[in-house]
Amino acid sequence: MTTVLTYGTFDLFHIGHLRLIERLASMGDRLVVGVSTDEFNAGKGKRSVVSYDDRAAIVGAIKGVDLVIPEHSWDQKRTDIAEHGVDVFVMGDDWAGRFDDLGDLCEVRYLPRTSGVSSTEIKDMLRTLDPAHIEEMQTALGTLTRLLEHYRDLT
Ligand code: C2G
Repeated sequence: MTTVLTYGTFDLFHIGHLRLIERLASMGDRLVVGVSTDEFNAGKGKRSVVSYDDRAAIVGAIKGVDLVIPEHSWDQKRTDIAEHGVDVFVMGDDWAGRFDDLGDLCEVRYLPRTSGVSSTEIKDMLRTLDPAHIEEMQTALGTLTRLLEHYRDLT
């Protein structure tokens, strides 16, 4: 029985998160996922769009996930590894090397991220859709349209 452990925020759950979880599920018999709490994220200066309860429910419903635990702090990993009998600790390679110190307790691995998608990018894109930006874009479009009409009339 091989137990795999990972952690994440999993905000605005996307294909990158899913691809990672699918790979982790195929690496062992049991997959434990630590989902960072809203308080822990606040401490990291991050605010999730989706609440902890909903993020944990979404991750828990993914095929291959056997257990979801709350991630309250950076230093709970050693205790979690012992408590859940973890054999392999895995993160995406944006964390490469950051958790090698756990190597005395279990195997530590980093997997390639899925390129072209991230919660931060989705949030940035949503931000451009706020009313102020839409109004700005409409104004610019109006100016552009008048310019084009003006040149059309000149030709
Ligand atoms: N990920 C990925 N591909 C992406 C985006 C994310 O493979 N396009 C992986 C990340 O590498 C990470 C996991 O999905 O392993 C969760 O990513 P985040 O939700 O961004 O989690 P993070 O904020 O990195 O939290 O203690 C560690 C922290 O909880 C990690």
